[in-house]
Amino acid sequence: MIELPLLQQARSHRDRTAVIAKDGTFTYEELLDASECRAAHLLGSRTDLEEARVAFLVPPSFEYVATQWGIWRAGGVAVPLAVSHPATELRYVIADADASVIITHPDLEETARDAIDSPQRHLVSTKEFGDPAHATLPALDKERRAMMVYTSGTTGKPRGVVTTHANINAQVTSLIDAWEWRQDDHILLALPLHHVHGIIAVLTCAMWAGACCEMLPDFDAAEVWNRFEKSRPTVFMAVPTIYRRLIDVWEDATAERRQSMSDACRRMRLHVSGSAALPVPVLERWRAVTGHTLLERYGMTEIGMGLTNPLHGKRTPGHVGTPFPGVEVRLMDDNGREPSPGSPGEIEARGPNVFLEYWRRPDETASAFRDGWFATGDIAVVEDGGYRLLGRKSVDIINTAGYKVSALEIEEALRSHPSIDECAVVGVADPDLGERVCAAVELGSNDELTIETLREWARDRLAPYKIPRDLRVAELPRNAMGKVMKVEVAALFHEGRKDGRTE
Ligand code: MCA
Ligand code: AMP
Repeated sequence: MIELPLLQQARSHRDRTAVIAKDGTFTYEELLDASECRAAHLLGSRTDLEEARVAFLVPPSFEYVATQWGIWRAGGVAVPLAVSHPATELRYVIADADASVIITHPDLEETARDAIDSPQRHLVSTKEFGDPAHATLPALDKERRAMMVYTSGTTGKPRGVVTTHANINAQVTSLIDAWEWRQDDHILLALPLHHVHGIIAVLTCAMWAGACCEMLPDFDAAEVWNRFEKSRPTVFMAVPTIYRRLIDVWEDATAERRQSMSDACRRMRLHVSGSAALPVPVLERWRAVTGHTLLERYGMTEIGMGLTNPLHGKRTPGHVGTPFPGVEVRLMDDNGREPSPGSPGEIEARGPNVFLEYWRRPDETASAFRDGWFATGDIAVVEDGGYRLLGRKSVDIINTAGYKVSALEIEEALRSHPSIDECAVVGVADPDLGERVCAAVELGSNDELTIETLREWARDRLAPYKIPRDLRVAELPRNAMGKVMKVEVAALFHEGRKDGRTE
């Protein structure tokens, strides 16, 4: 039987602790058994799910990993759903992925039920996985589809980024190699598990290495510090907003506690930042607090991780380093030529790490590639032998707390508000979030809208991080052709904040 390399790896670490989470502490042996049980339940009388999409709504926990591996072992495509999303967002993903089965944690069953758009889709609670079950599991070719992660593009609605087992293997082994993951590593996960940062860079790397992944159900800055002190992790990975909030908690602590928090960090071997630009002052403050120079890297759902500062050697603030092992990266200008040295260009990537396709979007897949290179939409320059990011090609992509969101998707949702005639959504620089989502709206005559009522209305319609934090009711600035000018829209928000928080 051909077995996935990830499982072969787990078999060589049977007695080691794989996961520490709210639902307990579990070894690799228990993970192998539990995932076989879930695979057997999913298969029933079938021998192979043959790439059927299985969506799962499970908080970070042992159950999450057992379910993910169970789907893989049964021959399915794992579609992680975001536990923070309202049913409307989940319904879109479930329908777009055309999931035949939706697995839910019992606490989220009501939301999952609301998110199912068709009686063709079968809801399963993880409670039903209680009884042991065994099955002959299918042999899996590594070129088969393994996972679909939904991420926003320039075209509006999120798209399913499909990766094969071979893609995942390449993404993981490249990180293991670059950052020298080893079995005695212990990583604290404080990220969501519906994006590649948490799924691949943290969880799957740890599982491949035979390391321990300790999971928090969600991010809580005080709890992260507690775990740094008590659980003695060796590695931590997060987005800049998380590092900023950890610094805030450290600043508020007593001198004695600060010492203990800093000592806990000094015992660790690696702190990584990614998903959004790491401001140099945050890097410097974190270094002063913990002794660690954050290792900044660059990644994207479609490629896994692309560029990294070195594990050993000089990490340059404001830079994202050089390609990961096995990943090819180049810059291209608008004319399809490599820019002259020191000039900006769009980052393109090629290699076994690059995704297979956007699910059921052949045209979008084709137009995302140039001569076999994936065009990322991120602009960079090469300086001193390393890459420095300059921004994105599209103003309609906003990066808020490491979440990439589409302004167009949010505008589409806001236009369904009964008082909103027209709107424009922009990202505005924010000290906590990197960028915050802001909406300028034109209202119908006699209509009124406040940020509070808008946020309340949006709660059931948009993921929490897509909901505007700031609102301006104004005539939208347009050019002579009548097109809304986003730069001018963003300027509306620079005149002081209306959400009560201080800069
Ligand atoms: C809490 N709040 C605060 C603070 N703490 N406000 C200001 N300062 C603070 N220190 C308040 C907020 O105002 C808000 O209130 C409420 O608490 C919730 O905060 P919010 O920021 O909305 O969210 P959060 O739940 O605290 O989460 C922040 C987070 C999260 C943990 C940074 O955004 C996160 O997990 N981001 C990472 C996303 C990620 O993994 N991305 C990877 C995709 P109110 O609700 O009243 O406003 S990119 C990727 O995968 C590629 C491959 C890559 O490169 O990695
Ligand atoms: P996603 O499509 O959700 O995977 O988000 C990937 C995007 O996050 C990239 O296209 C970049 O715009 C952004 N990103 C990732 N890492 C960094 C970084 N170190 N600095 C700036 N932006 C980053």
